Amino acid sequence: MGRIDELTSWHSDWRGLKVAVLGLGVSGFSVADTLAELGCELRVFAERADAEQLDILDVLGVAHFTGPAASGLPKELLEFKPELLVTSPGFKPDSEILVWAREAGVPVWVDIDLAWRIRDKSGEPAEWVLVTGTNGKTTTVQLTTSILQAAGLRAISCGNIGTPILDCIRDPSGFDVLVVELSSFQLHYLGEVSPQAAAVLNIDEDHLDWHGSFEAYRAAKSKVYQNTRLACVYNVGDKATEQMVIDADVIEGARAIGFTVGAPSLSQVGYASDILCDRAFIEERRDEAQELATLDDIAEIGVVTPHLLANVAAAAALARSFGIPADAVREGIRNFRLDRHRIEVVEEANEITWIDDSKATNAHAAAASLSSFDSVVWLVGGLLKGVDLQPLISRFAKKLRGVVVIGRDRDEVMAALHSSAPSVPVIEITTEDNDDVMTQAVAGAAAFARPGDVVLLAPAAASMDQFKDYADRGFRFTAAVKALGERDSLG
Ligand code: UMA
Repeated sequence: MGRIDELTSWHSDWRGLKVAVLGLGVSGFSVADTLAELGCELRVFAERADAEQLDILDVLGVAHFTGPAASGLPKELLEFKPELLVTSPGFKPDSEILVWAREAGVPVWVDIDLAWRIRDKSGEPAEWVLVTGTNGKTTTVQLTTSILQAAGLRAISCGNIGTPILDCIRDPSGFDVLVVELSSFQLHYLGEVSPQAAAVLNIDEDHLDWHGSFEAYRAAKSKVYQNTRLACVYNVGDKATEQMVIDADVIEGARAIGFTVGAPSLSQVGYASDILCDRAFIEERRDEAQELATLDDIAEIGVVTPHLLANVAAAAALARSFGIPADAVREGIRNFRLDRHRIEVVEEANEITWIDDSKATNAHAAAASLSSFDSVVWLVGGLLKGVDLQPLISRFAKKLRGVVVIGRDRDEVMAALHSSAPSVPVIEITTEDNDDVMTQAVAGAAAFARPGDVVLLAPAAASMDQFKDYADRGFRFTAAVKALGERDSLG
């Protein structure tokens, strides 16, 4: 057994272990900070880094290499001869350093692997719940946490959601449950962990440029079920997720639990008319169902869309695997509010509803959004990440009043519109001034919109070409809509 295999606890002897850390964003920094506390010998390599974080590394005595010194295969890395490499999830598997690590036989972890090994830091380790999927991860994670908290458990959301898991592991107060959102990037690198419950919410094309193929993306997502101990939660409406459970190597006794927006069969959580109910975790599940909440409870969260209902059912299934009472599910749902930029109504005027779903950064999320409304003026475009929008456009062409196209990859979007929705009017926003994109797009949308329409920002693309991130894109949309409203009422 090698030294790395013996490092299975916070209390193992990590001192002097030579570790190279790749990246110095949110996860890279938490990894470097944690390994420094454990006494490892570190070298950090990051093409970009905040001056503030570099200052902290200096205080911790951690050597770092940034800019050109971190690109390609740095000589400092080769000279260092690391025993372990911990990468940030954004690094592609075909980047030079990672190809080198594979060939040299150096183990590669992500922060989640490290977190699993040192989960006993504050005493009794927390149980883990893992959630992945193309869309709905963050909402489902937050809902699960809210329900577990309503049952009195110390639960926290972390992972791809934005709070690095190591911050939670190192929190001295400790937790009963970590509800971890995992991206396909993190899953690609992930080694062995063993959650109590795990879910793949849905699977559709995304991040193809990173993974290289849909098959590779799917394979990464399916790793979430490995070694699950109690409940493998899958989407009844998405056969691929069920197949992943069937193929998974789980701990004996783990059950497959379906969630559905339809009526639940045996071992499922779903909806019987207006009631969310459980036919999975009750003794009498063959003949009976337990009421968990009503549609009125769910309406407290926000606009009741089919994908919100799916997320609620998934979260209820994950939380019920902890044996928590039905009342806590209802309370957890009623306490919960959606994050900003997720089908958020920003204005209703002249019988036109303006909706910010800037979080719809891929075609699957945009489809969920478009299917929720009847007549739509659609703001679309950005960075497409190698995905073809044609199937999405063909599917929804009939409900489009008009389309406003933004973003760098406009040519592809225009071509897809031209071939799949030739009769839908389109405006292309061509300005080079990023500060003006949303103002022009909103003005274009206003020109199309008729009473009863929804103007929907659901770009089906990433935002970084013209905006800081999806939140910035959403805020700018909201600001432009409000400004337009004020101008109209003045005029
Ligand atoms: N870097 C390089 N070269 C590369 C890639 C990255 O040098 O080729 C370095 C740079 O120094 C950069 C740093 O790595 O500053 C950034 O690393 P990163 O891109 O892996 O991002 P982090 O800041 O560590 O944040 C990551 C997740 N980001 C990605 O997976 C791209 C965050 O998810 C997550 O919240 C955070 O860890 C905590 O776990 C964000 C995300 O966009 C929200 N996720 C994608 C998604 O949800 O679609 C996957």
